[in-house]
Amino acid sequence: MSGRARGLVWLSSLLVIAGTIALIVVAIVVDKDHPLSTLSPVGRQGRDIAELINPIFIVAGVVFFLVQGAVLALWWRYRVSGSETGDGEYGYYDDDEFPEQTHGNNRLEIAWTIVPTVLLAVISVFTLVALFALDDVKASDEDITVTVIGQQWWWEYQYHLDGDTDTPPDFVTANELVIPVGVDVALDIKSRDVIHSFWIPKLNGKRDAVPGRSHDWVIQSEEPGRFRGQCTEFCGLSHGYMKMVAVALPTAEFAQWRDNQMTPAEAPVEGTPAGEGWATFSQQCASCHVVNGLTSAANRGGAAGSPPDDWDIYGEHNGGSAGPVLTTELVAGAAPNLTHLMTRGTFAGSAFDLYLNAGDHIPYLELADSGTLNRGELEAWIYNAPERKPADANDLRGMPARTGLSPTDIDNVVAFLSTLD
Ligand code: HEC
Ligand SMILES: [Cu+2]
Repeated sequence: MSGRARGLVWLSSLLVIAGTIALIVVAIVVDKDHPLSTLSPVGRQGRDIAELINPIFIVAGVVFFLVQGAVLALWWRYRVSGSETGDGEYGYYDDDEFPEQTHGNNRLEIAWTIVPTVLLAVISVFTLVALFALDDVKASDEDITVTVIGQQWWWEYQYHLDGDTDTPPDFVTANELVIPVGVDVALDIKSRDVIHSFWIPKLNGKRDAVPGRSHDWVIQSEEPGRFRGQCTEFCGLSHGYMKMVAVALPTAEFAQWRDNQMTPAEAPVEGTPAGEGWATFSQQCASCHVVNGLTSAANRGGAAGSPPDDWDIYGEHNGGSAGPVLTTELVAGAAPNLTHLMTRGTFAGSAFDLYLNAGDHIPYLELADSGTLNRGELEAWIYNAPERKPADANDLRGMPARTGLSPTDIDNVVAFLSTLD
């Protein structure tokens, strides 16, 4: 056997062994309880996907072991045994001593053409059925539609309770997408900068957020719970920290949450730490962050009473878009709306927990009252966000550092933020 042939045999056997080990490792590591596992879906769409993947995975596994088993068997059957050593150039055979070769076995060739064709045809039928099922949105035009806007490196959710995305949203929140249990919620996925991808593995597959485009999607959860997600399209330095959470609440709790989200914030009492914090906030933070009822366009360098800025409700800069301009004060375009920050379990693209003991132990609606604030992380974020979560090198993206703030300033700002429940 020539050195090249021997090399190939070794290479293929190595590949087989490595592949088998990899498969075993995957099988061991696959953890259905992992928050990002697709193997334990909770929503209708997630289940449609799992019901497609599981049988395909089994078929693919059978094919894998049949093919690799055949490779191993052939390797063993036609190996050079010790007694066959010759004095050829490569130690074993000369070329003219090469074992008998088989060519043009029609039956075999037809078989290994037809079998995969049939397999793939069957798989594609099931795939198409699943794709149509995923697009079969039960949400009607009047149902809640959430405009989801991806940006470096967090998610904005604009709630349209009447389903009409051409009018300004009823309220705006960030990173934690709250939905009622058992209801198909329509999503209208967009981006303000680069391509992101919205993915809550337990509820549905991925949908890209592409600048200048709008992608329909729908999610639904059959059980109450908090489900983690992750941006799955590389979108810059902090892509790995661009996470999100979907929270499914029973209908009555959802209504309670919704009503609270629509309530504007109240100005803290002057002279208290929160009052001092608000003063600092309005100078240092309100140029980017909206707090309904407190901040105004004036904070963002616009004229009082004018729209927050020239972002339209599609999340695009008006220069290139025909969308109606927001006339409410809900969206700054540049940063998360903080009106009800304390009702969220996580912050900054869900990269950090807002509460130390949150987990799933405290009911979602009681986080703001009963949770122990993750003060260290929140203070560190306010003081120097790019250190906690790398931002764009030119400081044009992400939250800027505010290292000029004294520890007292920060305490006060946190006291103010703590009133935003
Ligand atoms: C230049 C604009 C800008 C300024 C000024 C700014 N921020 Fe931010 N802030 C952001 C952006 C952008 C994010 C989202 C960053 C991310 O998640 O990566 C953010 C996120 C946050 C969050 C997390 C919100 C959430 O829902 O996850 C908090 C809290 C916050 N900022 C507080 C402050 C405070 C307090 C100040 C003033 C001391 C401030 N910010 C000043 C842009 C700004
Ligand atoms: Cu992203």
